[in-house]
Amino acid sequence: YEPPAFDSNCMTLTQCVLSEQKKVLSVTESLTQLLISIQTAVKAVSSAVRRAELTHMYDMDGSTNVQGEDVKKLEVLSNELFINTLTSSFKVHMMVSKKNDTVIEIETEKRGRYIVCFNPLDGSSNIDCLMPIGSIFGIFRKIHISNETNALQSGRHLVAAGYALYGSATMMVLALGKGRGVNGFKLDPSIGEFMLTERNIKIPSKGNIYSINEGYSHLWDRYVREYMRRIKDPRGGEPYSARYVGSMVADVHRTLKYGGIFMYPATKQLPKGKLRLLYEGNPMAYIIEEAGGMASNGKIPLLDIQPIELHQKTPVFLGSKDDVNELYNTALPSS
Ligand code: AHM
Repeated sequence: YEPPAFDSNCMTLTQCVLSEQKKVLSVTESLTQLLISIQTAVKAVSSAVRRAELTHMYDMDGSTNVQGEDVKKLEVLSNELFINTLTSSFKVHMMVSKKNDTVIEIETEKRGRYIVCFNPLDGSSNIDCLMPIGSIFGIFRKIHISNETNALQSGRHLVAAGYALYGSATMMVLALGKGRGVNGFKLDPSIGEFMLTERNIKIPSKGNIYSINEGYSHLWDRYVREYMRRIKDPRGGEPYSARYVGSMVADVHRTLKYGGIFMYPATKQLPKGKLRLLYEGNPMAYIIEEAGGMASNGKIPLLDIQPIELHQKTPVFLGSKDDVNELYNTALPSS
């Protein structure tokens, strides 16, 4: 095996953000520094994820989180890494984390102008079996209204969003402002840098994969059942394939790359679905729209929802334009 020659003309995530800063007014020096801090937090979480078994981090820590789920040590550590790294950037005004009940205020002398909403470790049920997990984040500018209201901005106001996937490799996917597209960066562990490996990612306009937890089909709305029936019916052409990891980051990343549709609909038990708008639905919707796809709650684009509470849930349907439109068309007659 002849290893490929080292590419000395490659671009790191940091260089990419710096070059955007030169080109786009909305990418300020502060935003660049904040993104570099998020990158550091992701590297630290990635390292913790890869070493977890050796350091006994798979255990529960004995507490429950805001949603009443068991919290694993790795989740606690990831949350601390995000909070501490972002606080020391001096660029953050306030944070919202999936793992914290209330907003995370920053002491006055360390405050900056950005609001960061994040899920530091998504896919907790996959940690123990070494399936892919991830981190998700969205960044807003402070809007001069005190406290919580700052974080309750609709997704249209995001200035950047991204996710990290801790899979067979660690990858960061970043959307840096409206119309600036989506880029993917793989972590090269030998130099500890995220390298630009996928430039201007576009989601196929139609796919042939659906991603949903089908175990809940008896609890779905009628239009979701009808849509699922249609895409699996061989009389309509080649039926869609099923793929479901159960980690939003992994399922959305595959949808972004291969096309198709990812769904977490409302169920009878969870009338607003399970996924959270601020740090799950919105950042993913921002990325998918930037890549040419669609993201909706079944009625309106996720990015148009005006949040009213921090940990608000929303049904999520996202993916290729034609696929999400077909779901809309199935929903229309009954709505
Ligand atoms: P988590 O808080 O346990 O990480 O839950 C979030 C995850 C998402 O990543 C994923 O899309 C969803 O929960 C899967 O839920 P389910 O197991 O109900 O299919």
